[in-house]
Amino acid sequence: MRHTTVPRSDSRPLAPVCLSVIVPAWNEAGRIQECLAQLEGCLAHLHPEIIVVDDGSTDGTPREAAAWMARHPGCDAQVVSIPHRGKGRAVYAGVHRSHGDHVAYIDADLDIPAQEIDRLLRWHEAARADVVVGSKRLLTWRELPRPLLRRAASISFSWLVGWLFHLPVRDTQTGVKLFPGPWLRRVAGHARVPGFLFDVELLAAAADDGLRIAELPVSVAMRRPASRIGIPDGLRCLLELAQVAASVRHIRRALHTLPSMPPPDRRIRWPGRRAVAGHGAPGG
Ligand SMILES: Nc1nc2c(ncn2[C@@H]2O[C@H](COP(=O)(O)OP(=O)(O)OP(=O)(O)O)[C@@H](O)[C@H]2O)c(=O)[nH]1
Ligand SMILES: [Mg+2]
Repeated sequence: MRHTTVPRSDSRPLAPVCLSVIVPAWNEAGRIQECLAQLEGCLAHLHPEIIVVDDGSTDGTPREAAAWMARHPGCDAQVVSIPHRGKGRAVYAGVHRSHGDHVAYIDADLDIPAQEIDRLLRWHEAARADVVVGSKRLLTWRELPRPLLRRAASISFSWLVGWLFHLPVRDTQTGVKLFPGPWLRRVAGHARVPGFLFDVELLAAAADDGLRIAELPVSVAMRRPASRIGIPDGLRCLLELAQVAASVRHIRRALHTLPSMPPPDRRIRWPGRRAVAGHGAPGG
């Protein structure tokens, strides 16, 4: 496991990339417009494709997202609604619709500022990593104020995941990550974990497939007044943990029966983002 100090800000110009950003959103009506504005503001130089996946919200989240998009016709953004099944299903639904050479996903609740995606891209280049994982594990108590129980649960969970899957990261659950788009689209077609443990499923599949994974400490804004994660979610995570091992074996078999593809391109480059429209997404 390698941990390197990463500068909080890096003002070098980042060459444009073909980037898709997926925002899973469940009952985020009060935050989704600000989230979209942040993404547009921080990533405008990259002209990202933004895909909000409404996970069966009942509070008007898709309406709020669509209203913002109507006011910003120059922004390549769409909202997709699916029945409520969990964060994993929502992210995978977005992946199926993405076209980017790089695909990032970020939580809609603004806990993680949108400019962290820019830092993930820079770190992807600097660390020559295929996958970059945002991490809260290096934050102090003051930087990440959390109830003792939640903190203890999170540390025990990380320990359990580390013991079971030997992943080269300490924090699998922070809601911002960057993957190679073509790899992620192939894997999403075979992924099985519907809830929060989809992150572990993806990282275990990536490690299993030989991708290089780097972890980057991210800043946290903590905008949600109180967590929505409760004991039932914790129990569901334990059940999903059992699903992950089976799913990784399934993904390995599926990837090996598909025609091979070139290794992911680690360079940040200017692809002429309109030219990639022909990549096609598996799920349409
Ligand atoms: N809790 C929850 N979030 C979902 C679900 N489906 C999609 N999401 C989205 O997944 C992201 C993460 O959810 P959060 O409830 O913030 O979970 P978290 O960030 O792990 O936990 P907190 O630290 O308490 O914010 C948000 O963008 C949600 O809108 C779901 O079924 N439950
Ligand atoms: Mg959150």
